[in-house]
Amino acid sequence: MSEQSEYGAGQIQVLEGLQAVRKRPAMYIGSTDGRGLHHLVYEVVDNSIDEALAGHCDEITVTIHGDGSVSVSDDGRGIPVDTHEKYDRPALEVIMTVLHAGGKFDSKSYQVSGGLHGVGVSVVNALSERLEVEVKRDGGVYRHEFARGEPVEDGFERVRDIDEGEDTGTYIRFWPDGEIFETNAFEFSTLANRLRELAFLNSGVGVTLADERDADTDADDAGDEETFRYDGGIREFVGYLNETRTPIHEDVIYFEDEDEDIHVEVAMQATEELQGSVHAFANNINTREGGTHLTGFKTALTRTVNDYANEHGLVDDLDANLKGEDVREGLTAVISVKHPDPQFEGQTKTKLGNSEVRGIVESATHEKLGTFFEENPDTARKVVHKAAEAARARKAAKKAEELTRRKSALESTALPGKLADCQTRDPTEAELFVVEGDSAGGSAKQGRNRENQAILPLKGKILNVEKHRLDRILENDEIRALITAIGAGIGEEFDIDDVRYNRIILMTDADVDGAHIRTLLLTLLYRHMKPLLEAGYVYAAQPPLYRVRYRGETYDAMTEAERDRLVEEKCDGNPDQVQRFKGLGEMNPEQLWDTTMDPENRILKRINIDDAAAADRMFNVLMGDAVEPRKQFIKEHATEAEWVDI
Ligand code: 0RA
Repeated sequence: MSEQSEYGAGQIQVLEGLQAVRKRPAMYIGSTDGRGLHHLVYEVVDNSIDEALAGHCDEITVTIHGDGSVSVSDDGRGIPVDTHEKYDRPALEVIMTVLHAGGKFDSKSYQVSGGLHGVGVSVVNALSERLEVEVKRDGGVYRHEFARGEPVEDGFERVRDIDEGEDTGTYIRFWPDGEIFETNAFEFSTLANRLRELAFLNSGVGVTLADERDADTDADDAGDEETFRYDGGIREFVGYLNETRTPIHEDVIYFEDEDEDIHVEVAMQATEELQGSVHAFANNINTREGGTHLTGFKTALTRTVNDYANEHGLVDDLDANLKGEDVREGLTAVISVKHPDPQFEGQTKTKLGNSEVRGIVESATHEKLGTFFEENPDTARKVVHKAAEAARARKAAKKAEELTRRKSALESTALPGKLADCQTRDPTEAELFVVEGDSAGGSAKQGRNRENQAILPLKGKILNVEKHRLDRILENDEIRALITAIGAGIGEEFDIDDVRYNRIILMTDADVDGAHIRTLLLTLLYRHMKPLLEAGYVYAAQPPLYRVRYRGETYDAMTEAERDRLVEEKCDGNPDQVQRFKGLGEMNPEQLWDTTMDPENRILKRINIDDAAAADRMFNVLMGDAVEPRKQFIKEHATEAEWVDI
């Protein structure tokens, strides 16, 4: 090993690489907010998952420590520690400091690369004020320590011999850099959702999440520990997604295939619901924008169900084939492909582009599902029956000229009468406040900045879209007004380029009814205008609950605790009058502007749908029929799912 102080050309390159990451962190991990923070964990875990996919690891443990650090350990082969020829440094150090070095060491066939993460563990190192690695391999335990990406002096050492029977493996613990990240608050539920998903997608790998933070820190889930391990893989994933739905056949349909080193797995189960949910993954990345695997699956599914239906004379009363949307109504499916060289495309790099995948998934699905139907005629009939029912409903609706009504209602350029539109026509400037109730709507109209703020008051609760087909939904005046105001259509016709406002702000009371209305609206947006949420255009306004006055100054508080703090710190414990706002409707226009609408003062909460499968399940639980799961969900998630909190 060369002297630490001698910087050769390779070493200078390394330092420049790390500097580039620290200078533009968002280029490597997307952002420096909570999302980016959690990406650090996923990045490290992805390496352990790669090790598992190569067949060398089956236990991964992620620990949130009390000091703001997170560690990830696995029982894989361990990162190589011998000297790397080109760099003349320990391989461990090269992997931790050279961008994209990880993959070059090993021709592992499925590397989680491209997509959202896959930037390499060196990026995590560069963005951590401190990082420790412990590797057990080659008969020894090796330790290496880094600060902001650079090895600390004499940081690399062989600590001891491996004990007899002791496993090989890698342990990485990192302290995210406070100079880079806006927050260091790791959320148990966010990590749990992703780790659960990884465990479903990689059957047999046990993934444990432990939270060592004290119960008296303000973290919601302090002290928790959960282990995810699913020997049934995505079969169990579908079962989990359907826990709150009523399946129409007992067993989850499952098949897998491999061709040209591309591994394809599909699991599916039809339910009585109206909402279908098909989730497609490529190399463990949730490909929300779809891609060739999803297209191949949809094409083959429609064809196979139609073939079976026609051969067995099950749809003779229908004068045309079942459509894809008929077949997918109420269907829950997970498609997972693992590809040695995935190409990710699309706006958020979550669309699988490899053209060969389409045919491979299509023929695998056609062949295996066809065989399954022949061998399980009861299930096949139920699936066909459900699709035929959807087709009949679709046709009936069409016959009743629902579709023409819907077209004219949505295509007419006339804006809804109760919309107080803003003056600007520039969507990037324009904001739409969707306001609960006419009285708050009235105050908002008077208090707003009419240059760029539009107000749409909604009367009471909108229809629960989870329980109705699109045609019924479109009969609802409140919903039609919202769709027309936004201006981009709905469902498959939705076009984000037509959106009239880039900020859609849901302004509801800070009480149970308000939360319910917000959830109803979000369900509508999630089910029928999802690109709005994906683009980050949807926000929840955060009206204050209390206003404290003292010597001519006013202070607003969102919570009781904050109110008490303001009373102590700003008013010497003796305020002139504390006011509690019962609802938005109680604020006068000026107060509403000051506290909730003025960009200088207001607090907006952007609504992220990070994990489509989790969101899907959540809306189904919250808005569906099953009562017990809903109670359970609300009990478990009341604190973290603030924007749901009903
Ligand atoms: C490079 C080469 C090999 C393994 C790894 C990296 C590796 C990296 C990480 C990161 C977290 N856990 C990990 N486990 C393994 C292959 C080593 C060999 O050929 O033995």
